[in-house]
Amino acid sequence: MSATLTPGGPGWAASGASGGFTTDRDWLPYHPRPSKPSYLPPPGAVDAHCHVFGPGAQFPYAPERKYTPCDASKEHLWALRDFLGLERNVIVQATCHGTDNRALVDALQASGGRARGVASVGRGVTDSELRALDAAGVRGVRFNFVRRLVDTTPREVLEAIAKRVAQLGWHVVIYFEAAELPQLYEFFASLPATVVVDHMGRPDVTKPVDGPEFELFVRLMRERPNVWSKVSCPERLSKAGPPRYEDVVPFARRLVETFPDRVLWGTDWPHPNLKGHMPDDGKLLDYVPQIAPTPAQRQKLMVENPSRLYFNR
Ligand code: 0GY
Repeated sequence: MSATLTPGGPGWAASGASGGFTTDRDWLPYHPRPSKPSYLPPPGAVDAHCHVFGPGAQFPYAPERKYTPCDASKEHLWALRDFLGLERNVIVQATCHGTDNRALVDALQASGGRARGVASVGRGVTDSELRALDAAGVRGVRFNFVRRLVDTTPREVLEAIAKRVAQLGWHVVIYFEAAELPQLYEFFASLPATVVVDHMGRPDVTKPVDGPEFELFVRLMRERPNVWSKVSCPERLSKAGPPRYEDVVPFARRLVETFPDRVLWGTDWPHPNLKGHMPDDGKLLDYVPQIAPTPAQRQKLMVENPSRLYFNR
């Protein structure tokens, strides 16, 4: 891969899955020419939710995956990071790799200390495997409750994993849809570690920001000071659409204003499973000042909070 890889330049465009895998027919490739954001993030800014996919020829996709993506390599991720004015990444294990964290570990080890990871592990993971993940820069484990993405894992398995990783100082990242929160609430509230929620628990943004559905999520964060939220993914939640995603702004802004020390932001590049439109990653950066209007809020969101959670060792 060329050292001068640049978003929009030669070698950037998504080219499908390699290694004998076939990208899903309706898969939208990541943006071919992201724009330069107008918003310049502060020094040390972190993209706290992004993925690497394969490449499939080197890191095969999991047999149990629910989708086959285009390849999205670590070199592409670093190029996007630099282009957007970000300095560091938190790479989240995507379901297309199942509990095989090799692509994630490879990226972390190649990052020169500029990336940390969130892994997926199964019930059979050994202590030495967990220690090796920790040494590579993994700081959390992901529990996914989105049915279109994963088969259900029994609660007792998740509880046992949560207890084990808490001893390493890791946190638990949870991904679920808002409609599921009532039945998952007690389980989430009982987790013995810091808990980070992906994409604000995927609220239905056609409902009021102070209505019962989002209020339950705010209650979880209020009652449980160990719960954090990513205020990411307006492109997944919005009905209004790009470039401003104005219908998602009140939800994210409420969390940033109410819990300024427990919010994280990320691009979600390369944006798995989007239907309709593929966001311009530069415009996703320009969304940040809408949800975090003051420099102090942005400093916490983009630098201080992710540094505390991911880059403290
Ligand atoms: C996301 C969202 C999605 C997919 C995954 O691991 C994954 O496959 O997280 C989704 O389809 O909503 O956070 O990237």
